[in-house]
Amino acid sequence: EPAFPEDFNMADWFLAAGAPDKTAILFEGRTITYAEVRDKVEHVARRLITEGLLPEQRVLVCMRDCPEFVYAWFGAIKAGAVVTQVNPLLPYTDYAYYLDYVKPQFAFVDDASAEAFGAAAKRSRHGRGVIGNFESWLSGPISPDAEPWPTRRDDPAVWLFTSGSTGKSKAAVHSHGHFPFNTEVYAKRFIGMHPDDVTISGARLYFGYATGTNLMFPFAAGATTILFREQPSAELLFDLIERHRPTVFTSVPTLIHRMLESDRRGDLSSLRFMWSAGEALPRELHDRWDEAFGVPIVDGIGSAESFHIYISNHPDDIRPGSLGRLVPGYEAKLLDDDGQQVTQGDVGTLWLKGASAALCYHADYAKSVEHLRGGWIVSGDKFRQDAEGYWYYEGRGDDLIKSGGIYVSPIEVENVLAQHAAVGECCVLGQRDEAGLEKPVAIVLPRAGAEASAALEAELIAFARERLVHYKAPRAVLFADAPLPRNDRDKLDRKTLKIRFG
Ligand code: 3SK
Repeated sequence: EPAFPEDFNMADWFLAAGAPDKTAILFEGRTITYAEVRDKVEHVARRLITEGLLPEQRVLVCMRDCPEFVYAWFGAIKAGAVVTQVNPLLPYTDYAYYLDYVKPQFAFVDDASAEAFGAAAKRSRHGRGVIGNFESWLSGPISPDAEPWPTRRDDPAVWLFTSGSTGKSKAAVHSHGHFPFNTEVYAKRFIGMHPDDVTISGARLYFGYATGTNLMFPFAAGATTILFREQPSAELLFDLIERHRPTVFTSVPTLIHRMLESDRRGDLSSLRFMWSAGEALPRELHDRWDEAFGVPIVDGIGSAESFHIYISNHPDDIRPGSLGRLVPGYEAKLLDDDGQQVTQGDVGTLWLKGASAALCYHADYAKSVEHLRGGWIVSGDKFRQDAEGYWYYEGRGDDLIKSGGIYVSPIEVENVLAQHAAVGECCVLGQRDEAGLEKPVAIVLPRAGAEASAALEAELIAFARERLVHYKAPRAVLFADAPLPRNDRDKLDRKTLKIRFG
């Protein structure tokens, strides 16, 4: 297992790998070297200290993907602060919540978030240190004795917000040692990222998934990251990949779907693989992508609690439909409701252990006690493992449907329905029938050109019955007339769908 010294700052570790003249960031036609990034990060740290930052005070980063995000994020960590990043495109009420919960001493915002964040900051007791104009702030004075605060490996460094579908997500608290641990065992040893890699991401940097794959991982490998501020349309991604020829692309299932549905096609031959995470990748989407582009999809699962991916496919070992293998360095077990290890092949609740497990959820004792148990993360996610050691995601415990007394994984049923040509998007959830018994029903958004009708409903039910044991097939199909709701990390918002249709 990798070990890190007790006196340790993760910003130093991540910034050490790149050669001084090597391009660290490509942004809007500019190349920024590792030497320049290190210089800017040091400068941010000293400016924060000059402005009065004390050890472990919080710094909020609320910016789109750009070099200033990188300087602010690493700079605050280097200074000895605890940093957290949030979506820069949220409404006022979300920022009011984050300000109240995080109580930041300083907040970096950009043009996109300035108005909504500014309005929330004005009404908050914690909204005094807003930095809106990064360049002009950075050019301010630096006190000659402004030394970054010393930090230790086990000191808190970063909060990663869980992906709540309302604004009430909680922060998983991580120390300086957690990020290098996962980066070392996953990105470097398991995936094999190297200095020649060039990364690009559709997922935005505020999402811990992309903070890893498009910032920490390339930096730790001494590689290059491509950043862009715009929202990632399929067309923009095709353009950027063709123009800059990255080797690694971070994606999520909705984005993969959007790229497949787009009229635009692009040359993706520079990619050695594409990551998919954030939510389950339907087998059908995997196969369509494979046929259209042939770029290997490395599907994996991570979480805010584990910092990053802990079960993953590998570019040279892909098992479609599966999440791949446990990343060496992590320990995992599947337990039943009585706390007993399930028989191999059966579904159980995952218990995960590793040196990147969150310390706690900030200001949520009950949630911390329930989900973080003596070094084990118990998120409630259900998995099974096949005889060859490949892992399969079966959904969250509270999303499982008990039909005819037997648990049904909504993901298994969704994967089947997704194979039907008329299905654009779908979600399967439990609904009580006339007898009060829970049965699976499907919410389907028909694909362009397909009509929602009783005939299509009957066809989809028959389609599922041909491919699944009878109690798993939906007993009804409800048609949606708009894309299914998703949270700001593009994950299906099952809670809202349950309220609307369950
Ligand atoms: O899916 C997630 O929520 C996630 C969060 C942090 C890092 C990586 C992933 C996939």
